[in-house]
Order: sequence, then C-alpha cells, then structure tokens
Amino acid sequence: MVDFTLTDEQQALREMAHDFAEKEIRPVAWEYDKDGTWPQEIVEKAWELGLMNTHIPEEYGGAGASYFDGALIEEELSWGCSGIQTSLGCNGLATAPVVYAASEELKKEYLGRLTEAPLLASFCLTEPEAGSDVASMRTTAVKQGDKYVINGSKCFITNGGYANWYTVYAKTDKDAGHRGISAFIVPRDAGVVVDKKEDKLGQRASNTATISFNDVEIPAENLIGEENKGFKIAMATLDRTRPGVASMAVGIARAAMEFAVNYSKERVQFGVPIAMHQGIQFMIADMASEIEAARLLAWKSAVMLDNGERNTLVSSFAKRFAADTAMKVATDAVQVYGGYGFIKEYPVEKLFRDAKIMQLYEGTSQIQRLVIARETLVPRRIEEPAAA
Ligand code: COS
Repeated sequence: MVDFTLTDEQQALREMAHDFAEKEIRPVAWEYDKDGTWPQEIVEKAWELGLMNTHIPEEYGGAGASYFDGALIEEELSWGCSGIQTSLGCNGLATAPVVYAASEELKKEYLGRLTEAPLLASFCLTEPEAGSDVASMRTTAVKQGDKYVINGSKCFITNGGYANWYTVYAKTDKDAGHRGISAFIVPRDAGVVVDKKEDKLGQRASNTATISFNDVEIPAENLIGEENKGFKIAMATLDRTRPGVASMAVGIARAAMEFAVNYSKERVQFGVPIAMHQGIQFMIADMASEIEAARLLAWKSAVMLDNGERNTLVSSFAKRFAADTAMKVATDAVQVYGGYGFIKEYPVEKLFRDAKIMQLYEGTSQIQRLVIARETLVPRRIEEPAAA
C-alpha cells in the first residue's frame, strides 16, 4: 500500500523542525547571510533538540531516525535557511560512511563524539583537480607499519574549519583508478591544516573550507571498511545523502514560492493585485506542482533506503529534479517580485543565490543525469561492500 499520510509522530517531528526553523533560524538567516556569520548558537540548540545526527543509530547515542524522518526535518530546516541547514546536516554526510562500513571501535569513538557534545565532522572527497571525476583524486595514504601517512589537499569542505574529525578519501594504490581509493577517519588534532574559508555566492552562513594534510599520521585502524573499497563507500554514501539534499532543495523552493505568493497578493499593477494576472498565476501553478513532484521523489528515495532497497536511480531522480526545481522556483520568485526581487532588502534574492548550490554539491545536475542515463541504459547489479 502506498500512503502519503504522515503518522502522528512524523507530523509532530515535522512541526518541531518547522517551529525551530521559524523561531531560531528565520529571524537571523538574512543577517547571517550578509556577513557569512557562523551559526554556532544555532548548532548548539539544534544539537540539544536532537535535530542533528538523526541517522546515527541509538547504540551510539543518535536518534536512529529513518531516512524519511530525516527528509521531513531537512525540508523544514532548509525552509528556514539552507545555509544554516547545510551546517547542521553535514554530520549526516560525514557519518554515513562510518555507519555504513566502519568497525565497531571507530563507530563507538567517532559517532560517540558527535552525540556526546555538539561537535562537527566533515566529508572530504573533492579536490582541486578531482570534482565530478572522483577517481582522479591525488591525496595519498601510505601504510607505514601500524599507521597511514596522509598527504594532499581537499576543497569545498563543508564545516571544514570547525570539524572535530574528517572522513577522508585517499589513494592507497595510485595505479588502480577508482579501485585504489580508501576511506579514513582523520581526527583534526592529527594535524589537519585549514587553509582558507571560501567567500561564497549563497549559503553564506555555512562554512566551506580548503584543508590539507602534510604527513598526517593516523592509526591503521582508522581505515573505514576495507582498503581500496573507498570509492564504492563514497558512492553508497551519496545514495544515502542525496534524498536529504533533495528535501533541502524542496525547502528552498517552498520558501521562495511562499514569498512569491504573498507578494503577488499585495503588489498592485494595472489596478489589481498581480496575482490576478494569468502570467503570474501560471508561474505560481508551475512552482506548486513542481515542488510537490520534487517532494514525492525525495520521499520515495528516502523510503527506499528505509526499506533496504538500492536507491541509486531514484536518489539521482530526486536530487536532480529537486535541485533544478529550487533554482527555477527561486528564479521565478525573483520574476514575480520584478525589480524588487533583485534588491537585497527583499527576501527572494538570497533564496535565488542559495538555490544555485543545490545544482552543484553532492553531484551536479549533470552528474545526476549521467547516473540516471547509465542506470536506465545499462542497469547494473552493484555489490555492497561488506561492513567491517
Ligand atoms: N553504489 C555502489 N557502487 C557504485 C555506485 C553506487 N551508487 N555507483 C558506482 N558504483 C561502482 C560501480 O559498480 C563500479 O564498480 P566496479 O569497480 O566493480 O566496476 C565503480 O563503482 C565505478 O563506477 P563508475 O564506472 O560508474 O565510476 P566513474 O568513475 O565513471 O564515476 C560518477 C561515476 C561520475 C557517478 C561518480 O564519480 C560521481 O558520483 N561523481 C560525483 C561526485 C560527487 O557527487 N561529488 C560531490 C562531493 S560530496 S559534496
């Protein structure tokens, strides 16, 4: 049976997240955007309320929430401010490979750190020369006795400047392409260097950093799963996190549509509120229907995970469609505001800037299409890496 009705618990969770977004995030969102202010006090409050680390299993102190519950939370918090939600949600990306494939000892130590205190972790995959083409990464991890020595540089690292530990992908066999990549946990105090904080177009309250590893030594036990299985761990991670990113895109789009709807009822041109003009009505109609479709795809991709099904295809459907919808809706919201939409004093200008990253991070819209095309043209069976 397919039933889109939320249970009382899901409804309550959604309301709690919405309340937090409305009272704690919205009032400061535009101000924080202006200067790129780090939202430390919001991180602490969200952590206290259990709105972070939702997917960490209960045995490690997390909420053990379903992916569907996560999607509900992510849409609401992103409706408040997607930049702040990127900061709050990043632990989910960094911990997904750990929950998926790390040893019991690593899970206890590093997931425990995040559930015992409002600390942050980062996911380090992208490099200056390896964006969409993950397999071309240059960071290396060389085994020396009971240690790995890591050298290299990672860029566009969310929360990179504030993380307590990092999930780092590095080449353990330089000649083996994607089959020579491994995943590690690198504690910040092992010697991670934060090189710079990026000054971004949108989502300015989130921290995006370039970090480097210069002969950083970590214990060999910090390997996540098996050596040279890191690429598949990264891909499986993105399958698990793209539904949440899709929900975030829905949150941005919903916020933009709400502003556009309210404005169109107030703004009078040609003697009537502009909502009376068909040109505006059609834009609103497209916004409403595409947001609904994006949400349903995000929900489906999350529910598949909760049911233990491989969701690669639907996850890319959701991420691609929701991200493109956020950008289109935010663009049309600026259009509804006319010239005012271009002015910082009005809210949709920020949403327009924030929406752009949804088509870029966690795989561009083109990479999602590439995944969709491959999965559609040549569907393949993918063996899951064994959990350590
Ligand atoms: N789950 C598990 N394994 C997967 C997988 C998935 N979703 N997708 C691919 N694989 C496996 C393949 O089965 C293949 O396995 P074999 O070694 O057994 O052949 C292997 O991984 C390589 O797959 P593929 O040939 O498709 O790799 P490509 O180098 O062509 O890259 C893309 C595939 C482009 C999809 C990948 O590099 C990607 O997702 N890039 C975007 C990265 C990204 O999102 N960056 C954002 C950073 S996080 S903010």
